[in-house]
Order: sequence, then C-alpha cells, then structure tokens
Amino acid sequence: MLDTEIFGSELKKLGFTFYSGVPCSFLKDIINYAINDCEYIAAANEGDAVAIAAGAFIGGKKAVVLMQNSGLTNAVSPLTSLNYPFNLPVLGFVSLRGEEGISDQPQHELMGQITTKMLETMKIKYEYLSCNAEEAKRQLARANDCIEKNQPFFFVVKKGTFKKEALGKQEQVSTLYIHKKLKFKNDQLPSRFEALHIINSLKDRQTVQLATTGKTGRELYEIEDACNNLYMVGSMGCIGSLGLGLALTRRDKDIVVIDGDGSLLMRMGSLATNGYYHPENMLHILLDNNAYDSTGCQSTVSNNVNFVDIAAACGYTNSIYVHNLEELETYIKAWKKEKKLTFIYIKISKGSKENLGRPKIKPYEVKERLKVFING
Ligand SMILES: Cc1ncc(C[n+]2csc(CCOP(=O)(O)OP(=O)(O)O)c2C)c(N)n1
Repeated sequence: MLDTEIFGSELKKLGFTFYSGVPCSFLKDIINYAINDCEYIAAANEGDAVAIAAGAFIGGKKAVVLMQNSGLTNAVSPLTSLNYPFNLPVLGFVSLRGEEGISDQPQHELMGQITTKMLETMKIKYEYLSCNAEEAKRQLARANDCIEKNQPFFFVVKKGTFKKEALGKQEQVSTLYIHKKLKFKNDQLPSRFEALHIINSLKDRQTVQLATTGKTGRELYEIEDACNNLYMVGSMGCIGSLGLGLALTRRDKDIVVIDGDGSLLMRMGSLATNGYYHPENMLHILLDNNAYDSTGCQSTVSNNVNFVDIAAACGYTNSIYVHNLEELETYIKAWKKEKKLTFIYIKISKGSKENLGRPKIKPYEVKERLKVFING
C-alpha cells in the first residue's frame, strides 16, 4: 500500500497542489489528502472537473483530477475536445471498479473491462499505479514528463492502493446571493453580435474573455481576435468550469465567461460549483436565444427556465436580468467596479452574422497566446 501522505507530498514536490474531482471509495484516501492539505474543488461531475483543471492549468497551476471509472464516461467530451485540441494536460487518477476477477457490483462490470481501452482510444497515456512507494515515485516522474509536454496522463488505481488518510474537518461555506434582479419590462432582443460587441468593448488589460463553443466564439473572433480571448471548440457546456478553474488560480485577472443557453443547460450543475466557490473575479454572461443556433436553430427548453433565480439560488452573489444593451453595459461596468461573482442574463434574437467564418488560429495557439497574456 502507498502511504497517502508521502505520495501526496511527492505530488506536491512536483507542483501538483490543485485538485478537482468526484469521489470514489477506492480513491477516498487521496481525495481526503487533497481536501486536508491542498486546494480541492468538488465538481458536480467528472467532465466539469476536467474543465476546472484545464482552467487552472491555463492559470499556471498543475492540476489533478480524481474520478471513479464510471465517471470517466462523463469526462469524455472535455478530454477529447478540450484537452486534446488545446494541448491541455491533466494528471488523472481513475479507479478500477469492476476489475476482472474481483467481485464487484454489476454496474461496474463493463466499465472495469473497458477503462484502459477507453484511455487508449482517447490517446491518453496511463499506468496502473504501483503500491510500491519507490516504483510509484518513478511513475510520477514519468507522468510529470508527460504533463510538462502538455499531454494528459492517467493513473489507473486498483482497490487498496492507498493507506488510510482520515478526512479532516471540512469547512462548509454558505453563499447567499446579495442582489437579484428579475425581468420587469420588455426585452430589446439584440443580436448575439451586438451583445458581444458591447462585452468586447468593455474589456481592459485585466480581462480574459472565454466564449462558449459554436457561433459565440466565432462571432467574438470576427469582432476582434485578441490575445486575451479563448474560443471554445467542442466540450459544450464546459466554459463556466474552465472559467472557474482560471478565476480561482488567477485572482489578478477578470474572467468573463460568455455562455449559451444550450451549453449551460447541458452542464447546469456547474452553476452550483461556481456559486459555492464564488470567485469574485468571474462574470458569467448568458446569451439566451432559446435555441441551438450553431447547429440549425433547433429550440432549447430555455424558455421554461428561470436562470436568474437558479444562479442566485446556487450562490452567485449578483444575478441580474438585463433587458437591453444599455443595461448590459451598465451591469458589466458595475461588476468591474465592485467585483463579486456575477451572473448576467440577456435574451437575444436568433440567427447570426452572415458568412460567419471560423477562427483561423488553432485552439492550441489560442491557449499558448492566452497563457503568455496571463503570465505577461
Ligand atoms: C457534447 C456536444 N454536443 C453537441 C455539440 C454540437 N453543438 C455545437 S454548438 C451547439 C449549440 C450550442 O447552443 P447554445 O449554447 O445555445 O449556443 P448558440 O448556438 O445558440 O449560440 C451544439 C448542439 C457539441 N459540440 N458538443
């Protein structure tokens, strides 16, 4: 068995001090270590954890994700369409429930057979974590080499690998919204392009703009291809989690997350995580056109959802319904003046700019450029 504290301190020596994940009983001791001794962000699902870790990496921290193998399935979208195209590394620990030859619950049987095959399919290097301390140290060095080359690396963890680590006292934060503003008049329904124009015109040298996948990123790129922009491709719904990881690691930057209704609906649990950790330097703007506009304008179910109430109930300090571009500008400026985790909701019209292009710059170039901006 590995002494969990010694193994954790080896991770620390290599610079891994930021963790995110969803628990598994096989990993409970290393999770307890992360909660007790490091920064641990409890994600709503394993895909969010991967995106949070990716944001932390952009912010300059080496990040670890912890998950049960059943949750590896939840993480496939960001691992394949965020980490891969953006060359974003992550050190993963995935448990091996359902290991062949060991009795386990029926829901783990198939996943136990395909966990390493899934990692291979996703082109992620992995090793079974050794129970021998010296060997595990050598494995960590190999994993770290991968991370330094911007490649993900996973450890597959069998039952009984880690020695008992007691869970220390866990702080329970209770975040309550302070300011909520609901709809009280007609909506102007500007276009997405007009809304993005306003948002972009208010950015300064502190600002990082993260645009959700699809036409939001593409339109922002057409407005201005700036070194402090990131245009998400794929990993739909992960933009808020990416923003959380970045905002928590870089308190000196103002992180503006620009989301779509379809995207947010896909991973709405992330609102609870954002509200709980409530970084003051994060502004989350939802452009709601009630449609998956990027894929042919099919309706979403957003007309039935009160996002302002939900964000407030999740612990966003401010949650504001804005009816028009003027109010959008006013409330972005207000956040700039007095930073608090803020959610701004605006209804926009359907449709997009004609002949809309796609970013000519590659995702990994966008990420490298953003890292230079952040660390400059
Ligand atoms: C996991 C996943 N499912 C589906 C898609 C395809 N897809 C790309 S953009 C998009 C629509 C996004 O809708 P929304 O966030 O409301 O933004 P809009 O297109 O309306 O600007 C969809 C479904 C995807 N990229 N990833």
